[in-house]
Amino acid sequence: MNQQLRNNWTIQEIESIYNSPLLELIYKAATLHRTFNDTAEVQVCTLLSIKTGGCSEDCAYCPQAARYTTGIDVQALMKKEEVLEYAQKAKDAGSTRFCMGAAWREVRDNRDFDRVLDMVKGVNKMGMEVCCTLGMLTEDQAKKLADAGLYAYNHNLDTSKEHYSEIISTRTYNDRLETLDNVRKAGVTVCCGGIIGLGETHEDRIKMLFTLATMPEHPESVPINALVPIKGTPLENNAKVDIWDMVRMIATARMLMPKTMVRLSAGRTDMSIAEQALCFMAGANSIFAGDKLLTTPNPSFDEDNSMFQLLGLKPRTAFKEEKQYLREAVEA
Ligand code: SAM
Ligand code: DTB
Ligand code: SF4
Repeated sequence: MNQQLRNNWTIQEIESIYNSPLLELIYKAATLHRTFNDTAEVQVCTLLSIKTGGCSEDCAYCPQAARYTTGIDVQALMKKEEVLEYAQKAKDAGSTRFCMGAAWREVRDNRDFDRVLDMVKGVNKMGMEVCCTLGMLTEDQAKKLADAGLYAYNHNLDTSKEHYSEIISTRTYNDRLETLDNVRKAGVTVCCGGIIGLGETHEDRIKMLFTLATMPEHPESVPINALVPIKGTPLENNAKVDIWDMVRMIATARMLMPKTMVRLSAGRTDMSIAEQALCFMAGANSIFAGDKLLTTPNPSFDEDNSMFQLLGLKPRTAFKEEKQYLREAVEA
């Protein structure tokens, strides 16, 4: 690859990309996507909530925060065997990445964590990329997850530093950045993105993208979620995210981080196939599949399969980067 990835973007440059005429932006992002990636390939990840609800944090969007009455069934940490059964089903349905989510503020060094480490080992043995999203991590915990075979860790910045305290008061932006640092130090790939529709300004979105695109290494995956408004949370009445905002956000992320997997994440049940196709055109190359995200609905495997057929997309194989790296090493 002789095209350079840039980590020295300025806010002004990002502003000018984000604010460029929409069709021009989509065209440029699609062109860049084509030079860095196989545009027919879309990574298919499946999510499973391994510990649901009862969370002590106050994230204003989240159905799992204990302090909001959202009608969620609180569930203790699942058994390993049950989780592996779900992972097998996801694999059989064509997923190559399995992401386990827990409604924890942070990981604690206890038997629950040991159980999660066993789950990671089990899913890794099945030949899938394993991802977790468990809240804040210390460097030591990140290393333990890496040793168990963790491939990626999801930890979102959600919004800009400036807007963060409007959304969450029980932790800081720096707490988030520290965990991301610990994940990097452990050699685990980083999955980090955000949500649009939280009441943020365009400037906040640009600032969040700036933080992601100026990290010493771009996150390997950047999920862009549209807020799923949840009854009982402070954001229950927020307006539906405009599809054009989603497309603009995805295209800008693609322009800034051309090699990253940009994930069209929460919010797909409200989008038509034509709208999703625009997102793929603008550079999205990853989705969550399976009829549930963590607690909210998502299109079924069957619906997505027929969308892939229609649009001529194919699922990306697992561990593709490693295979490429090994091939290059052999050829060198
Ligand atoms: N507790 C861990 C944490 O906060 O990092 C992991 C699970 S948490 C549910 C994972 C991510 O889901 C959040 O960072 C947020 O970006 C996303 N999320 C949660 N509720 C959402 C909603 N209603 N709409 C869109 N995205 C949401
Ligand atoms: C991410 O960025 N989106 C996913 C995953 N990472 C963990 C979660 C979306 C959750 C949507 C609300 C729910 O289903 O509870
Ligand atoms: Fe939800 Fe995670 Fe916030 Fe807990 S820490 S309320 S699970 S987003």
